[in-house]
Amino acid sequence: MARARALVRENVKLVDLILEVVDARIPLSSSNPELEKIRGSRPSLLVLNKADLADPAATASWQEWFRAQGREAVPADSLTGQGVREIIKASRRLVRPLVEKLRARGRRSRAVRLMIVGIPNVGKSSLLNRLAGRKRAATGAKPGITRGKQWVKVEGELELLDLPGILWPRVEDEDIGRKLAATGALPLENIPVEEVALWLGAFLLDKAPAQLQSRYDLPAGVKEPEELLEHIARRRGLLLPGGVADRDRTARLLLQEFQRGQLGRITLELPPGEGYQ
Ligand SMILES: Nc1nc2c(ncn2[C@@H]2O[C@H](COP(=O)(O)OP(=O)(O)OP(=O)(O)O)[C@@H](O)[C@H]2O)c(=O)[nH]1
Ligand SMILES: [Mg+2]
Repeated sequence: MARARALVRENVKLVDLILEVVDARIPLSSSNPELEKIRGSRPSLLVLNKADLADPAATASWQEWFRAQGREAVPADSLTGQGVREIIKASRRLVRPLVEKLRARGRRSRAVRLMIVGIPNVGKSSLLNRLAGRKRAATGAKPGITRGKQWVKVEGELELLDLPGILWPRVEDEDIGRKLAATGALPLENIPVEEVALWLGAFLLDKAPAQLQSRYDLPAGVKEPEELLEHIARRRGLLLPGGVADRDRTARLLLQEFQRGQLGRITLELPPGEGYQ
């Protein structure tokens, strides 16, 4: 973690704009507040990635909320490339003051440099590949020969650091930790799977009962997460000898199906003051 922090600090100094990737289903819980300090006065663009898995209305609320905080946020799906054009457009807009300043000083135009940062598994590499397109292979093909940083042309004057900065997730807060685990930002080996699945189950029973009903044929009377897991176990035949529900496998199945978007597009936190946090 100390190394990751040092590396991000060092690389931030080289760039004009930061692309901060967060998970659109948990925009605050997947951010890292230390980045504010590290980036100083450098502008940053927030990328609400995996927007294809989030509730579109909630994503629109988040965009508005961030705008009110003076931050621009763009939804994206880095797998299909949806939103990538908007990221490029917003980036060019955010660096325009710098470009104009350089021009006014009579400098020859230089590249404007960007880097991607974010906690593990939010889609940094996927976005990098989307932004760099096929050009990436050309510059990245000489490891060990060029000792300096690798920069990839994106468009116009924009260049992107060919290595995303990894930020550390905020696991010390229990509520944040659960949301990070539910969305797959933390590896399943390191989390109490059943506890997280019960939390997610309770959330879904409360906020997305229709999705549960259609995915698992859930009868209307089920209100408790324990009952939900029991029902899923029977429905899917996840039973131990003697017909007892295999709670561990069922918990994993629920988390996996949620993470793949098989339950629908569900956001786990809304902007402060707008419902569930
Ligand atoms: N549905 C969906 N999946 C995505 C999106 N972006 C990335 N993924 C998936 O999320 C997982 C992580 O993506 P990566 O691009 O490897 O994420 P990363 O931030 O580089 O992860 P680390 O290198 O581990 O820090 C992969 O399974 C991707 O296919 C997205 O916009 N939508
Ligand atoms: Mg990566």
